[in-house]
Amino acid sequence: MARSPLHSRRQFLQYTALGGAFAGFSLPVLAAQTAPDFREILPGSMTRAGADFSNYGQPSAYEKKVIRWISANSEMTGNGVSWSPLHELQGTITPNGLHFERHHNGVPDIDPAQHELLIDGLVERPLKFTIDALKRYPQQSRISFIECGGNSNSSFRSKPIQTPAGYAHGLVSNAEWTGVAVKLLLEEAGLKPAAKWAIAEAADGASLNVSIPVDKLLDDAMLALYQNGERLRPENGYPVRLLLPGWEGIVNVKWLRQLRLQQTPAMTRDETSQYTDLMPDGTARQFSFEMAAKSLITSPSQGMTLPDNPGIYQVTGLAWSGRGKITRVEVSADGGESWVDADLQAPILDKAFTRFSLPWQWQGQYAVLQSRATDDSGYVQPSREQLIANRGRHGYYHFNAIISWEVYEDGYISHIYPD
Ligand SMILES: Nc1nc2c(c(=O)[nH]1)N[C@H]1C(S)=C(S)[C@@H](COP(=O)(O)O)O[C@H]1N2
Ligand SMILES: [Mo]
Repeated sequence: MARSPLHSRRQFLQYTALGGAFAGFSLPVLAAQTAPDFREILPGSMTRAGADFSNYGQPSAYEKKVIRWISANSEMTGNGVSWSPLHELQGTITPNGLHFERHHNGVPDIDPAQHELLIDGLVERPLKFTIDALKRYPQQSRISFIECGGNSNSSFRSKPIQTPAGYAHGLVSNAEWTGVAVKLLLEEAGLKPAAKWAIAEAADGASLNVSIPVDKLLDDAMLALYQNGERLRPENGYPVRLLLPGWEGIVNVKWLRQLRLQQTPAMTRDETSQYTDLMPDGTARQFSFEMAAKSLITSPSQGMTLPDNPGIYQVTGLAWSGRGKITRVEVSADGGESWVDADLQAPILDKAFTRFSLPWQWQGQYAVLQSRATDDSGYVQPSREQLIANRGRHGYYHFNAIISWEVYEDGYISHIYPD
């Protein structure tokens, strides 16, 4: 058997079946402790009645550090972001209280009974919908990520920042969204042939507005009313938001109040001076909607320390693509010299998080952990060097290059740029 420190699932099963006689060194158990002297002492929780029930559940008191990290703009109230603690989470669904946030002017307080959504402009019949009316249309559900175009932007800097994985790359979250297909409502309003763009406007203090190609609205756009089974959180657009699966955060307009059909885009602030990509030749890329394939090892990752040396660790993380499904995630423990295919956890969904994992036998040596995603368009996540060669260093949005964690001999993990 190869002496690679990363094991495919098959090798790993063989390894455990062989009782640990693998790669020339033996390990009787993975991480459990043997319990020769186990005695029947009842834990305290079994000796008394438990606590009262609650109307709305909260996480365990022991999970207080699993929180979003807020970086608000001190010069402008209500402007800022909060990062999802991806390094503390497992599976693929982001709990509603931990979904990342990006607000241009705070979280509005909107009474759903007062809120109305208008579809007008180049349509046969301008229509107005209350939230109750929207709830009477057929509801559809889909799991989809939303990623801010500015996610991971610190990786354009010349020095790697030492921040936990989610607090540098967690302006992305994944939820099951339920609502009404935008297509249905546009068909009801009757699109005029000249209608090529819709200007989506929000009911927040920023009156945020952006232009969206009609083709996307007719494809897989949704007016989301529910998030992971419950009504949207205020922070994520209550009572209704636009969901454009796979497209950059900014066009997923929260607190949506209007879709105005036009022939041309509106050239608003957030699609000209913001959310465009300054390229090395001085031109700016505009309407770069799709979020390209990306992956992130969430554990082990920056700030963690591997407790046992040597030891077996599960390298795990998330991969996603705004173009479709993830088809492959490779993991390297030697800074990209060699790669092993990780296991992809089912279900693997279109424009949604896919969880990958791979057992790694750390022998105490210096290591550089990386992951590289491929999607079903054939696109492969680039190295940071390749990304910067293409896009230069003046960009701010759409950083999707490989992210690297270096493991020191003492088990401590930090963020590096290997190239
Ligand atoms: N009305 C409104 N919609 C908005 C924003 C906003 O500030 N106001 N921020 C946008 C940006 S930049 C992003 S990344 C996503 C973030 O969605 P979330 O806060 O639900 O994660 O919402 C988008 N929609
Ligand atoms: Mo964003």
